[in-house]
Amino acid sequence: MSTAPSASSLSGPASTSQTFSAKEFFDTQPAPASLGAHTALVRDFVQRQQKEGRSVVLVTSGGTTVPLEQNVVRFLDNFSAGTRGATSAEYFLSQGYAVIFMHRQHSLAPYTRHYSHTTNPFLDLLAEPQEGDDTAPSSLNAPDGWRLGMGRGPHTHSKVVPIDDGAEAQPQQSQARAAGASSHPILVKSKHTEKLLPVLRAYHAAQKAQTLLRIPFVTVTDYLFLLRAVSGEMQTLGRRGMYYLAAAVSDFFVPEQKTPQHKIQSGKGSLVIEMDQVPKVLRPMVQDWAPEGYVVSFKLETDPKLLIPKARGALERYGHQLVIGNDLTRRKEEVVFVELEKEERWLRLSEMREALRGGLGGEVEIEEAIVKELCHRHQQWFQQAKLG
Ligand code: 9Z3
Repeated sequence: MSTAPSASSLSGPASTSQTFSAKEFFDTQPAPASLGAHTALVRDFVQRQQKEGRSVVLVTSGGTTVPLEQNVVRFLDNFSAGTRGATSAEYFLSQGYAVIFMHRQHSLAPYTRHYSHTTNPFLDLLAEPQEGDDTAPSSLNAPDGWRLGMGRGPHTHSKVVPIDDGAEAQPQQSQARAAGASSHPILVKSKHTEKLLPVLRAYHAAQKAQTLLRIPFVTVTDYLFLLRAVSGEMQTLGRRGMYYLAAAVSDFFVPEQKTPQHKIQSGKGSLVIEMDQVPKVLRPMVQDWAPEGYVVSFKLETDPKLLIPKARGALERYGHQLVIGNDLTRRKEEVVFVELEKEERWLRLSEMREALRGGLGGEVEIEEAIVKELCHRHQQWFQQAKLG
């Protein structure tokens, strides 16, 4: 790793910015330390899914950071919480796809997103421990499965949920196991069980079937190296591979060679940041990394007038299958599917509510419509190729 003597791109007015080709970028920027380990996990995952005849979708999700120091104290980030990616991943799994979920570390993830620490804190689901709860009560052996803890009934608390790794969510069994174990069962407040159980079941079903692989990234550089490596591993899937690029990827970055090693010091007036352009990797992705895959990119705009022309421009430039356009403030209500030589198709939640089943959390979400439509288009495209 080279060290920059000063914050040249972060302080001075002189322009030294450069446009990197994808090759120059990968030749000059540092690969993440975990790249080899993550690539090996993806390789095993893809092989297993292929043996089992499943289609695989790579879902990228969340925002990428741009560090301003090598010993990073400050970085630039963006708004994305990973809602689109995490939600879509759940729907892909429910459609029978295996999912490689490549996500910003600590952003929302499939299943656990329903219990995010800010909107629905996990500890709030659980009953307050009662006095004596640190000794397992004999009532745990009771066959009805409900008289737990301090003898409270089903009206107050619901079932016990201490579950071994990899085991299915079977509350009665868990309880029996817990009775013999030293740890005391934890109680879920009954008002939460109705919503929790479908999420927990789906989560464990995906774990048991080993159809969900989570791979984290932080910086835009990590993201690009991973995207190339994961796509490379997915090549063996041919047309069974789908690429759903929902991560909010920074367009600009500070190359490692221009990033100061230590914390930028204040006291010298304002900080001017000059950033270089991140190479557009959709072209190598379509041509070299995933030449047979079904590639779907997202286009985000804040000016609605730009959405469709920019989506069409991307399709013409990169030659992939589909762009999904979304406006920042309307992204949860409507999106537009844009394909070359086809009319665009708007999906609007207001017009589709009745046709949608709703997700694990009980809400109707636009990702259900997006994923259903995509699976349909992907399967059609796959069949067409088989026919010739
Ligand atoms: C998207 O447009 C996603 O739908 C959102 C999802 C980031 C808006 P949230 O995580 O948001 O649910 O809060 N992703 C792609 C954004 C992007 O970086 N697109 C590039 C561009 O617009 C092209 S690949 O130029």
